[in-house]
This record gives sequence, C-alpha cells and structure tokens, in this order.
Amino acid sequence: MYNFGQHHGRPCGQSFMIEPGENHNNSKRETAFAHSDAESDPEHPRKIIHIDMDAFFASVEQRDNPRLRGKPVAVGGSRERGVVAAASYEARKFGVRSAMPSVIARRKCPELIFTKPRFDVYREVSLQIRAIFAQYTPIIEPLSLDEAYLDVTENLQGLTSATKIAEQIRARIWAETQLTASAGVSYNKFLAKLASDYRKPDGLFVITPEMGPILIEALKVERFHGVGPATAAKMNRLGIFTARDLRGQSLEFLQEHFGKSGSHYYNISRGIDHRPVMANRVRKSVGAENTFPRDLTSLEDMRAELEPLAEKVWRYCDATGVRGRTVTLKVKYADFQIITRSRSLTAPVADKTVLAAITRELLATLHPIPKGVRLLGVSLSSLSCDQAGDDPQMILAF
Ligand code: TTP
Ligand code: MG
Ligand code: MG
Repeated sequence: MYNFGQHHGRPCGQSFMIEPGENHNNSKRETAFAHSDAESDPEHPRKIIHIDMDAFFASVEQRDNPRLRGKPVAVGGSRERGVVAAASYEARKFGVRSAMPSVIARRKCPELIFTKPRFDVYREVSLQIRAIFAQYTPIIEPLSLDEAYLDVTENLQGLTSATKIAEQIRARIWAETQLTASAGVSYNKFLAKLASDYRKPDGLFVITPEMGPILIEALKVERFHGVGPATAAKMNRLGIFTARDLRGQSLEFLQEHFGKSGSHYYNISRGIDHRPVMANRVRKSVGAENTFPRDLTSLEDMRAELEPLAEKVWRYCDATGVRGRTVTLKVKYADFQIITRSRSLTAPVADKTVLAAITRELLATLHPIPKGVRLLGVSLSSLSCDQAGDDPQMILAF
C-alpha cells in the first residue's frame, strides 16, 4: 500500500501547460496493457508516479562542466531578447526562473552565468530515464523531456510499494546519469504531479487517498497543472482562488463557465482524477497562444504579438527536434468567436523566420479585421517527430 518516503528538500513549483490530446496506440495488442483503467476502483486505488528532473537543463550543464557547479547558472540566451530556459537552484535563490527575460535575470543576479542549451544531450538523458522507467512498467506517459507519469499499479518487478519503486527509480537515475530527479506518488495523475513538486529538488513525496482532499484545500488554482494564467484569472474574477473555493461551486456552474473542462475542475478540487496514464501518445501539434490584457485593434499591434508566439513555438521545436509542415493562426475575437487560418507547405518549416513570416501572411488574409482581438495563437502541425517527442499536443501558454 502507500508508504511514506523520506521527505527532504523544499517546495518549488512551475510547470508547462499541456492540453490533453488524442491517443494512438501502436497496435491492438498494446492497447490491452498500455494504459490504466479510466474508472479507477475506490477499493483498489491506482498507483501513479510522476517523475521530474531537477533544474533539468541547468543540472546537465553543471554535471558536464565542473566550473558551473555550486554557481548560479541560467541556460538560455544572454542577449537583449534572450530568455532563461532553466535556472540552477543556486540561481533561483536570487529569483531567477524559467521563461524570465535574461535582462531581468541578470539584474536579479549579477554573477549569473549564462550557458547555451545543448538539446542533443538533454534528449539523450531523456531516453536514458525512459529506459529506466520501462524496467518498471510499460505504462509511461512522457509530458516533456524531463518528466513522465508512470502507472505502477501492476508493475513488472512485482513490488507492491509504489514508494519503493519511486525511490529505486530515483536511485537508478542518479547512478546512470549523475542527475537528481524528484518523484511524486499518489492515486491519480493530478496529485502525483503535485506531489513531485513538494520536495524538490532531490525529493519524494507521497499523497495518500486520505491526505488528497485535505492537502489541496488551500492550494491556489494557478498551481493546478492544466490551469493556465488565463483560466486562473477567470476563476479569480468569479471569486475562485483556491481548491476550497472551487469545491464550493456546483458542477453546472463550472460547466457553464469552463465548458468541457468544468467537470475536470469539479473533480480535481476534490482530489478526484480518473484520467488514465496513456502510453504511446503521439504529438499532433505544438502551439503557443496569448490572451491579451486589452483587446487589440490595430494590425501593427497584432503583428508585434505574433513574433514572440512564433519564437516560443520554435524554441520548443529546437528543444525536442520536432518539425512541422502546417502553420495555423488562431484568432479569438472580443466576442469569443474563434477562427483559424492554416497554410501547409510541402516540406517542414525550415526556421523561425519562415514560421513568423507565414503567421504574418495568415494574419494579413484577415484584413480588415472586423472586431477587437482577444487572443492570438500560433501552432505547427503535420509534425515529423524524432523518438524523444511525444506530447500529444503542447500549448505553451504565456
Ligand atoms: P521543468 O521541469 O519545468 O523545470 P526544471 O527541470 O528546470 O526545474 P524543476 O523541475 O526542478 O523545477 O522544465 C524542464 C526543462 O524544460 C527545463 O530545465 C528547461 C525547459 N524549459 C524551457 O525551456 N522553458 C520553460 O518555460 C520551462 C518551464 C522549461
Ligand atoms: Mg524539471
Ligand atoms: Mg518538467
């Protein structure tokens, strides 16, 4: 059953936003064992582990360059428009974070050392850790290069304690990569992911069925995985700030305001999450979108907003080696009407400049724009993936 592991480290939280996408199993045979039961039996809770590498890109750089060890390190571009991809824990003491403009990071920490990302090495480590996971279960759902969900309810080693498995995995990751990972163990994905953040870095935390609902009561909605800044702001406007506030709302109210996601929010505020861990996900698209504080009305402003979106999509492409042929522009008007315009090339988009140019052309086809624009999104699909890319659909929210 659920054992408590060693608790050390300190809380820290940040996460990518990933939208659930379609799942494709490679074969019928695999479908039989490659995902866990959607409707979990309360008598026999599932055992889900979420593993996430600590300060991933930055730790790899510190591992491979002894001069960086113990120092505040940022992986990313140091130039004027550069952004921090990863910050070492030493850098975080100064307030340096992922996605922070490098100019601000340097202001917060003048001795910050910037290093260029080496995506090939990160991909290699990613494959190494996935090979370790595979020794315990075939039900592995990677969320990005450095993290994955594992369903170990029926694991290959015949171990009954999910906590023991998580500890073994952490130890093996250290032995094989000289990098640390944090683990969360719980009875569903939502809580396992939350748990892995609790004792970061180099920690393990278990959330039992008894603890789940109590532990999340005071949790702020913006800490929920899957609740992006726009949704959190909307919840706040409705007077919903914590899981407790969310729990105070009826299912009908949440569905009315959040559509299909309403019932998911209703459930997770109670520590309930029936989503199965899905192996063999195939990524369909990668996109970035931004909801603006004020509606945009001029074409010039819209063009200016497209640039960072294209950049963000391309950064992800670079990080994972993924490439795509179809560029889609999404526009949400002030009255919430959504339209999309796409263009497909015969070969994958070659670089960031091409991606940005196509998005500008797609925007130009909408001219004259009839109403204010609330949101713009850029995405790339018809993807050709390498073996390390497998998020079904990734939305990098601002
Ligand atoms: P995370 O797991 O979110 O962060 P982390 O591993 O750096 O730190 P920790 O988990 O200990 O809190 O992301 C994994 C890697 O993904 C990160 O090292 C760099 C990359 N990344 C970006 O490039 N941009 C981003 O905005 C984020 C959040 C991560
Ligand atoms: Mg990480
Ligand atoms: Mg991660």
